[in-house]
Amino acid sequence: STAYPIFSVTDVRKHTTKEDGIWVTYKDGVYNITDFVDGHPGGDVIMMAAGNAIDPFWNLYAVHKQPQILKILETYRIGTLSDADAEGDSSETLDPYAGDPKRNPSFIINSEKPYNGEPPLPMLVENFITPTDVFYVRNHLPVPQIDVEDYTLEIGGIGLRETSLTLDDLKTKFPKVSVTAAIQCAGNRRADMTKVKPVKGLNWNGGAIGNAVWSGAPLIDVLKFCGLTDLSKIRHIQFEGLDMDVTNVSYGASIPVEKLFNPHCDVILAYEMNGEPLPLDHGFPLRVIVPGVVGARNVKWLGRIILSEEESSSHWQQNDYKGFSPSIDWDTVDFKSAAAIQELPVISAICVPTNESNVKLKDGKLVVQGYAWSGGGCKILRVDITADKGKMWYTADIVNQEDAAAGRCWSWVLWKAEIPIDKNLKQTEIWAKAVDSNYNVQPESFENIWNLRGVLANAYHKIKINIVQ
Ligand code: MTE
Ligand code: MO
Repeated sequence: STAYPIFSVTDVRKHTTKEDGIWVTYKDGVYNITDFVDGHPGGDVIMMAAGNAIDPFWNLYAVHKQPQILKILETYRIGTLSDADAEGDSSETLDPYAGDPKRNPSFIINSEKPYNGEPPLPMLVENFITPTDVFYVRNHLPVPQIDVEDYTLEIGGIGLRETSLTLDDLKTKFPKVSVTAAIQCAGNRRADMTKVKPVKGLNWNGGAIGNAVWSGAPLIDVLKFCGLTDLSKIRHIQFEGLDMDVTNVSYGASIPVEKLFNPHCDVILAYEMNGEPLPLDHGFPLRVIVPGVVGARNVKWLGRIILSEEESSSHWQQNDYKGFSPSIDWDTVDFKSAAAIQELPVISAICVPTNESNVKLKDGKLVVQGYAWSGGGCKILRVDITADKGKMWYTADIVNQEDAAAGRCWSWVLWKAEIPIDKNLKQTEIWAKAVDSNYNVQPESFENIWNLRGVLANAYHKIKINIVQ
């Protein structure tokens, strides 16, 4: 690298626009990435590093640390950072993920840093209440290290007295209620949608859903404690997490205020999951649980609640987690034109057997097991299974279902079917579809619901199996 001209940090800082050239540093290398920025797969965020070191960003989005990407970067090299400036860089030792907890070693890892992992499908349907260490983890950022002694929840916004509550306040000043609710990521089953055409997103297989018992304080009680009387001007409830990116922007989302008007919506500030304090990965010490609403709005590591006329201004509310027509691509997409996903559509998945597996019949029958769920508290009425592409549909037995009215069914159902299979078949497809209490049913294929972010992937679940004697 001695062949390169030497630059100082001050030189690099001057190059932050296309006109002056966009320069960045990585370790002791100086790079002119002007021609690369428009093609950056991650979009505009790359401009946050303009004139600066990309090391902290790459530590945060560790997917970059791969030989292919380093190779691409090397093609933009123009210089070497002066010794004095390079020495000051301690980024090598600063792994923002060093404090992340241990995870279930049997998880399928979709991304290591930030951690995103899901259980294999057969493990998922072993229990109606998903054990905490089998519950998928979807983190956008490093897990924040929060000391309960210092922790407060800040609450404010329209019509409220600015209030700070400790965890102890939340446990002692309000009733403790429990809600059993499934939480599902907007990208669950994205891996199937990707087979139609690639999308941008983590390749969730079908395990980005879990059903747990959440306990904590009713949100409405907490807001009344902070002086809430008049809801007429409030339209959205915003939540901010304590997990932050390198520019100190925290994860955030919001829900419409109607979720609060209706006490049957069961929105709680949860400090327990399955009877234990919330684990680090699931939001310790506090998260909001909004039953029936997409995972992304169930903000973990909750630091602040704001009542507002506006939705959360966060990236995840405004420019992500929205659905589009299959004909919209990254060149034509206008995120302002679409509504933020809230309640999710009806979905199901076959978890046993797994796709492409070898199965033995039992008295000429195949045992099929899975889950079904619908957003907004809709009840699952029926799950239909076919082994011959819809000539004959069998109704699965619902093995577990909560005893709740349609509109307040927050849990998933687990189902099981034993379907006759022609013994001469060596291979077949099994399809599943669920029907909810609005008589909404899953779409048949992914072709016509494909969208560039790969969200709302709720088409029939279709698997292929090999029948062995
Ligand atoms: N809250 C914060 N603060 N940070 C996050 O990255 N991820 C969201 C949501 N809440 C997230 C968050 C998304 S997209 C999902 S799907 C759920 O948390 C995942 O919850 P889990 O990890 O407990 O399964
Ligand atoms: Mo998610």
